[in-house]
Amino acid sequence: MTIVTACTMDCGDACSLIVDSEKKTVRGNPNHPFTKGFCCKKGSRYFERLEAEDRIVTPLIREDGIFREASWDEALGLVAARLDAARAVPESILHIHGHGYRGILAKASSVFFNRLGASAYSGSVCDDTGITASERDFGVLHHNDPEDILNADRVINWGRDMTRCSIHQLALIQKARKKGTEVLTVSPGGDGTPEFSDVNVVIRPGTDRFLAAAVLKLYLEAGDLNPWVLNRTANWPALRGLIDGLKFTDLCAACEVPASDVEMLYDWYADTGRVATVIGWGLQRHVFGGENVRFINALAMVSGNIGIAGGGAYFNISSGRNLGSWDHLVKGGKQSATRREFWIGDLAGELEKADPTVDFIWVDGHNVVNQVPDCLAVAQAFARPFVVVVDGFMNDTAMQADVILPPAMMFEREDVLGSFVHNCVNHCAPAVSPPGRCRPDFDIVSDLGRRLADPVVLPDAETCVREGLKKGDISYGELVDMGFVKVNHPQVAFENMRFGHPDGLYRFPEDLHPEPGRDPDYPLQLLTLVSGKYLHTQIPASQQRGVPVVWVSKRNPAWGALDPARDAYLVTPIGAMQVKVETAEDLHPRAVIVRRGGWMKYGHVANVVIQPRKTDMAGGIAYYSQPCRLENR
Ligand SMILES: Nc1nc2c(c(=O)[nH]1)N[C@H]1C(S)=C(S)[C@@H](COP(=O)(O)OP(=O)(O)OC[C@H]3O[C@@H](n4cnc5c(=O)[nH]c(N)nc54)[C@H](O)[C@@H]3O)O[C@H]1N2
Ligand SMILES: Nc1nc2c(c(=O)[nH]1)N[C@H]1C(S)=C(S)[C@@H](COP(=O)(O)OP(=O)(O)OC[C@H]3O[C@@H](n4cnc5c(=O)[nH]c(N)nc54)[C@H](O)[C@@H]3O)O[C@H]1N2
Ligand SMILES: [Mo]
Repeated sequence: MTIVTACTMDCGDACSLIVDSEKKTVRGNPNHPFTKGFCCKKGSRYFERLEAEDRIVTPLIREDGIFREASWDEALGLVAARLDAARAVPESILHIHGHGYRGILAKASSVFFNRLGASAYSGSVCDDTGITASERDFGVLHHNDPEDILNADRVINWGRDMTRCSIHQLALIQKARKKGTEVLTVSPGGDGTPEFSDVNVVIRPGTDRFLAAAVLKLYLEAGDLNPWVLNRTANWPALRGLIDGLKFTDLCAACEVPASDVEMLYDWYADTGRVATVIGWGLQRHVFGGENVRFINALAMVSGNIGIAGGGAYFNISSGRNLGSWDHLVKGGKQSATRREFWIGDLAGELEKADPTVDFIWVDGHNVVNQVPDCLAVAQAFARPFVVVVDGFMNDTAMQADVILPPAMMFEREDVLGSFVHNCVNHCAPAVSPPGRCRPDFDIVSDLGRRLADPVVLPDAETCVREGLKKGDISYGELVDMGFVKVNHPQVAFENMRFGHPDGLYRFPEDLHPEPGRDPDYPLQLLTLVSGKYLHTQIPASQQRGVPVVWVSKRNPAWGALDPARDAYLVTPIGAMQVKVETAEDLHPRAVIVRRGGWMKYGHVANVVIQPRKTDMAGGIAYYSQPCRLENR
């Protein structure tokens, strides 16, 4: 039997999928306007993950350091007893929920722990720096419909590696190119972008704001400014004054881009025709990541490409824009307005300082012990509290648990979710039964809530889904029948230059911060980029054998200095990990690339050597500003 369902993994493509529940095959839904009948290998091979030999299919309780199987009754009874005790000091409970599974029902644990007044985390492992930057500029988060890129004459892609992160955006770009659209990518190189770009400009990682400012300088020098556009902005004189006071050669030097490439980029923006600007997630994972995004948006704006078809600046939309909440339907506990928060980028440091101490941690949908900086210290910080992990695999986070609860995963349970790239809401219908004792996360939380001495009672799942659909005025029946509903939003964002700020005007950045100088002891920069084959750490053990590979340019000073006959190490101020060094063409000479997602227990995770470092906005993590060196040991 074939069933229309959807992918709930943390990816903007958010595919609608057709699953054959007997043959266990998965393909893209041909009727879905963004999926268009194809999907990536992570989706098409998901049954390998569901049926993996090492999947956890029964609750586990740690006893004398060893996990033993347990019934739900025993496991949830134990968790409820520990929660009842911890509720005397609600802040002693910490809830960590990632985006490992997305949807209306996926919110259950967040709703539940909010009702308990538990501590939560602040900041973001992913995209909040760029979101905040975009909101400061435009007033709201919005961009043109993804299909509108087909109307662009030129696309300027600031560091989005679509060959890895989004095969559907890649397909759109390739279609646009076939009909003559040209693509220029700015990135530190060594990535998949040459596959879909006519021109690649190599930049020093973390410094896009200087390149955008240098192009703005050329606009000023040419006097090539559109008064209608500038009239729709609140603070042009401030940006103009800032750029006037800067030297073109200093800006080129700061981003290490030759003046000739800056002039070419100016031509790409300034020539007649419509230019779409794409902003990747990588360039906001730097200490001035927010400012990088703001200067790129400013350039898109000054060049007159905002508010028009074929133009626009694409960072994100909100995946929740069409979905509402259902937390007001819960009975018991108290909805908390303020909660104690720990910055996610320095979880170990924050837990160590915590007063009152954290005694109970619940993690679901997040391999947090692997994915945040200084993760070895995080593993150690998880040793003392009582830790509950809801996950199907014995990853670095589950290894630290006292109780592991096995969830039903994608294709095994219902949910409804939006995308941070397109405007469809998809229905993820259950296509197969969960194995062993696995249960949907929603049911786990619901069951736990009822077991508490002072219960917290969730409504049934369908009530929550129907409530969540009210905001977008989506019919549940239509959604279930079709598998998706496209919600109407303007094809072109900010038409007539009306922005989301109360005065309707655009805001330019008013500061340009210098990039921190290079540390002579750690002169290289570590970029932990997405892997094309896997979603983050959802990688089978068989793919993590041997020593992890890092890539450098042949022009990297470390390449010539390393003795290939000896072991190589990636070293930062907090540690070292053994690596195998290979070369990548056209990579910036000071960058070191490692593909992220490997596990600590296999010696494959670079987060053991990455230091906690904040971006300039929204408490994002500046993973890519990590100084490092390579040496033989
Ligand atoms: N296959 C696969 N797809 C995924 C994911 C996955 O794990 N696997 N994860 C999903 C998620 S949650 C996310 S957030 C996205 C991430 O998607 P991407 O943004 O593509 O990925 P990143 O690894 O964050 O950033 C990589 C790109 O940024 C460039 N870059 C790095 N620093 C800079 C800089 O300072 N300036 C410029 N101009 N470019 C820079 C790199 O060269 C690289 O091309 O992918 C989503 N899709
Ligand atoms: N060094 C470095 N680290 C990074 C980044 C970086 O650039 N550099 N980027 C970051 C980014 S962009 C992101 S988005 C984060 C991602 O960080 P995570 O969200 O931790 O990523 P995953 O490894 O996909 O972990 C998701 C977990 O959810 C589990 N899961 C899947 N389905 C379900 C389900 O239905 N229920 C439950 N309960 N669990 C489920 C999976 O088994 C998996 O263990 O990592 C960040 N980490
Ligand atoms: Mo992400």
